[in-house]
Amino acid sequence: MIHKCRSILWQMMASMMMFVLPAFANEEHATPLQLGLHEPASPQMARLVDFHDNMLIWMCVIISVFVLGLLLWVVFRYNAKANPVPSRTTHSVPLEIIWTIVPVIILIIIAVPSFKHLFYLGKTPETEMTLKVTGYQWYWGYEYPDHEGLAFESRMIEDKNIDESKGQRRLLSTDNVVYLPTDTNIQIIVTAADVLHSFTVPAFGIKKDAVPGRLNETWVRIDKPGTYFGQCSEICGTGHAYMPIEVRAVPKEEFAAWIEKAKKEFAQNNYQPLQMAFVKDIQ
Ligand SMILES: [Cu+2]
Repeated sequence: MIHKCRSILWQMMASMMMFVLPAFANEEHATPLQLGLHEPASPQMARLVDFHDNMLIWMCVIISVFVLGLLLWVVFRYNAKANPVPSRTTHSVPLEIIWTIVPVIILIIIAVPSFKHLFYLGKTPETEMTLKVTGYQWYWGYEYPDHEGLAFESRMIEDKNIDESKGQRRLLSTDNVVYLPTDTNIQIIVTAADVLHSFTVPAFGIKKDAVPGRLNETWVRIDKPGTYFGQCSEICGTGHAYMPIEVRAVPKEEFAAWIEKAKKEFAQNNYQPLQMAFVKDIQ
C-alpha cells in the first residue's frame, strides 16, 4: 500500500515538473503555467527581471511570512480559551511610530532602484534607426522613416489559418511581421489613429501608450535574434484581444536584405500611412 502511494506521488510530481520546467526554458512567448517574468531580450527587460527576482519578490515573501506569523500568533495566543481576560489597551505610541516608519523605510528602499530603472527606460540613448507604430481598431501600422518611408499594416492571423509547422501561434502571429535588427539602438515612436492603444512587448520590457494626436517615445536594443510577441495593453474596443504584435529580430545584414524585399512587396499595397501635422508645419 505504502509502495503504491509512493509511486502515485512520484507520478504526480513528475507530471507537475513536465508543466513547470518549460517555464524556465528560453521561450520567446508565454507558456502554460509559466512562473516568473518573460525571458529578457533587451537590457531594459534584463534590469526589470533583476529588480523583480532579486529584490521585490523577496521583500514580498518576507512581509507575507511576517504578517502570517502575526496572524497565527493572535489566533492561537489570544483566542477566548487561551486568553479569557483580554487586555483593554487601545493605543501604543511606540508601536504606532514603528508601524508608520517601517513601511516608509521599505518604500524608500524600493523607490531608489525603481527610479533608477525608470530613468533608464525613459531616456532614449543615441539611436541608429526609428520605428513608428500606429494603433488602429484593431491592428497595427508600422513605418520605417529611415528606410524610404517603408510602411505596412499588420493584422492577426485567424485561428483557422494558423500553421503551427511555421511556428505560428494562435492569437499572437500576424500576417506582416515587424523586422528589427539586433544590437542596434532603435527609437520607437508610438501613436494611435482612433482610440487609445498600448504597444507592449514583454521580452523588450516595453509598454507605451498609443494616444491619438500625440507621439510617445521609447527605445529598445534587442540582444538576441528571435521572434517576440506582444499584445495591445489598453482596452480599445471589441477587437482589443485580437491585435497582436509579432517582432522578428535578425542580425543587421539580414535586416538590410529584408528591407530591400519589403520595399518592393509593400510598394504594391498602396498603403497610406497616417499623416501627422507637426507644430512647425501649422505655424
Ligand atoms: Cu488596442
